[in-house]
Amino acid sequence: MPKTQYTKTALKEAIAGKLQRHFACEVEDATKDQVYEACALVVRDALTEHMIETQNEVERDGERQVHYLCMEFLVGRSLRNNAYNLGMLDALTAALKDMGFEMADIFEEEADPGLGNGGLGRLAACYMDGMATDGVRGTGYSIRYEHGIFKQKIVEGQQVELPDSWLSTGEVWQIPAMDETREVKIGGTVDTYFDDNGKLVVNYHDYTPVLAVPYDMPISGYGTNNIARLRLWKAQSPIALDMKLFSSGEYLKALEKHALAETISMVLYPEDNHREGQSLRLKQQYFLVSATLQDICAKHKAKYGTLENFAHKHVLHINDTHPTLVIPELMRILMDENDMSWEQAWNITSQSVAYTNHTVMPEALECWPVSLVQELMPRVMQIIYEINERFCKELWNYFPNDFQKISKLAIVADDTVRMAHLAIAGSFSINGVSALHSEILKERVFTDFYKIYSSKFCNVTNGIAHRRWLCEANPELAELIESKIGIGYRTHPSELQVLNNYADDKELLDKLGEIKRHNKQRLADYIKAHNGIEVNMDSIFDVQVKRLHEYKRQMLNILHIISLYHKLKDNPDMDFVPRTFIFGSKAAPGYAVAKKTIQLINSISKMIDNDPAVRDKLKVVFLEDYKVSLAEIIMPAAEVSEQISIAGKEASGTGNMKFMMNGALTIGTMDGANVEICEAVGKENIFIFGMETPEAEALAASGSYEPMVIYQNDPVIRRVLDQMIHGFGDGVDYTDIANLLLHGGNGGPADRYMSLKDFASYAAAQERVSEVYRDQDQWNRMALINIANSGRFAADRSIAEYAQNIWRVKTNFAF
Ligand code: NBX
Repeated sequence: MPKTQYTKTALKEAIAGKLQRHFACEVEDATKDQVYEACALVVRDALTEHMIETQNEVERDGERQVHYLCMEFLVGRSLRNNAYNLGMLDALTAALKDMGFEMADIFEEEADPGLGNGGLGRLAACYMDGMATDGVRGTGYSIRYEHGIFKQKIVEGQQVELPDSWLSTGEVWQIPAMDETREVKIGGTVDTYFDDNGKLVVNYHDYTPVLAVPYDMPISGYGTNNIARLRLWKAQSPIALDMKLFSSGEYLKALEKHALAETISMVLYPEDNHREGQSLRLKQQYFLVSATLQDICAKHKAKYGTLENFAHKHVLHINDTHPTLVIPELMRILMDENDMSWEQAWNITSQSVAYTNHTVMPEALECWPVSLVQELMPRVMQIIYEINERFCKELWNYFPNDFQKISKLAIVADDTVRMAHLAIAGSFSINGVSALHSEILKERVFTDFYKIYSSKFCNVTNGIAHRRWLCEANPELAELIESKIGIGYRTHPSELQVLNNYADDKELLDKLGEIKRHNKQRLADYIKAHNGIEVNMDSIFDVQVKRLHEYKRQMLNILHIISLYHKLKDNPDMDFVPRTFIFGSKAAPGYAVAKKTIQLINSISKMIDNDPAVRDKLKVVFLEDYKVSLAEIIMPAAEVSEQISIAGKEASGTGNMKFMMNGALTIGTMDGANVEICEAVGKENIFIFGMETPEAEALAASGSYEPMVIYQNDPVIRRVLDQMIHGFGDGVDYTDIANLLLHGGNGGPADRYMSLKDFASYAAAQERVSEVYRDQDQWNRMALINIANSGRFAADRSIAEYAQNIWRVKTNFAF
């Protein structure tokens, strides 16, 4: 447990002190942003102290450390989270109240750092929390993007992207460590030759040096002083401008070089589940990998004088293939800078790296042109070639004479480097992120690799930071839970199961309903303020928030909404359980269909809101700029959680876990972690519909799926699509979307993700949702069972599994 107890009086004094020293102002004159900053500085003092203690301990005991490399960490706001973890939230709230401020207003001053796209980045952040809490020696590494994911504005129904600046209020959580600045070398030429003793000499010259300056974010754990450090690298040009160019009058060239180096950490690529072919992205990946490895190796050598025991002391965990260059880069460091043989370097490297796959979408599997890798990191490309050659020789033993298979599995082929193949060849562990996904990896995506390396493959189902998503985001619910089962679940989330004993406790169920209503009200207020839409508090809050992607099938939801609209238009007085459909989603700026889908949601929203015959029963709300801090308002208020991807495509999903933990009921396909959610709550406490993976895959593979036949035979669907062709009264033409569903396009088949096929079953499941909702006792009972069985989806559990089964490091977590 943390040693320090924080009192209101001590905190008031500390905050006043910070205000004086940093802003030369008294409490009475301080603005909210000054107070935020002062609070953050007070909390930061405690964190940095703990960070130093943790670092000293790591240094002292020399136990194996985990280095978690990820291009994204979607950390969310820090102040409330840290105050909660340090056990000072109540005292801080009281201190601020005394000073005339509302805690919630002060939290709002903090920018929400968008250093990630979606699930993958948020998962990395949840895992930092888990590592800190479980006592795992963990460091996260990423890039300190000047601009995170774009800010989304909806203008006339359409997404407009604006740059996001988070640093102004986010900087306070980052502690620069200038003395640990590293130099990353990009481009240039390599000459290799053998010297008189037959030793390989590598002469790397004419490269562009880029400085990597580390900024450390201390990530607190709950009920512990252990800190997980998140090290973010900022790219900086070597201090002096290139004086040679400068003095010879080539001023602009010098400046240009300077600016180019700094571009590396300028912006996060906003593509989610999509391959990014830009050279800047590859530079970013190498920048992260090279700076991180230099950092780890330098410290390791300072302690042990050798890298021979590297694999005993470190795990390099790569979150998807984006940091796969750790493999050739570590080889380079071990061989070129530490004189190791290929065999020794390969043993160390392949014993150190563990890889998590997050997607089976073929368009997301990373491939880089050899020419680009060659140009940007010539020595690394040489090493990749050599890895490939040796790997293909190994493959020959397994598949003798099968040239076709070997070229299919090769790391380098068709002038491209296949990052997943490199990651599999060079790591000791490969895992998927839900039971279903891990099976799909073994049986379909990496089938042949699995035949060769079956023991490397495993599963770790994702988990979420339950303290952030339940205790902090939904304090009323947490209080109710704690009044029944105590606070043990904060560190032992499986204790939530005790709530199953209360499934028939009418008083508790009513209380649960009341709390949901309060949270709905808060969201309703937000919607009124931001969208100008008045929502019916008695309607079902039905939510789909996640990145906009065709496989996630926001379209299925939309088609169903249009069908409900028709139903109500035909029969306005029908007995209809009112619904509010809430969407939140960013589309990659270059993803035209996704952007058009956002526009479609907004057209429908407007049409319905302008129609007095239906608008009290049906509502569609699109919430602009979905992000972590908005999710913290949405999750507690949701009643229905839409997890409706086509089966076999969503690796896990983590929103599904946040919703269930807050008592929303899932309507979903048997995809990703939905399968395990279903198992945890029982079929009777979830609304499952649609094709399962084998059926969906078989139908897609057969090529016999004809959505046009469904259109012709199903009058409901026909009317929905016809309306899409006729439009929604605002002059926007959606024929292109209807065509995509009925005829295909962009090189893809009609209705690629089979929304029409699953429509009838989805609509029937939605009917069941409405039926159950009529019985509030039954609904609340199901909600309680969902909460009670959500403990296994806590990040603490996932981290403990990584620690035990993959990283082989100790953890404090008790299963
Ligand atoms: O990772 C997501 C999956 O789609 C989810 O099913 C899963 O729950 C989550 C965590 O495991 N993948 C994801 O978010 N990918 C990306 O964000 C991504 C970002 C950049 C990129 C490729 C993928 N180049």
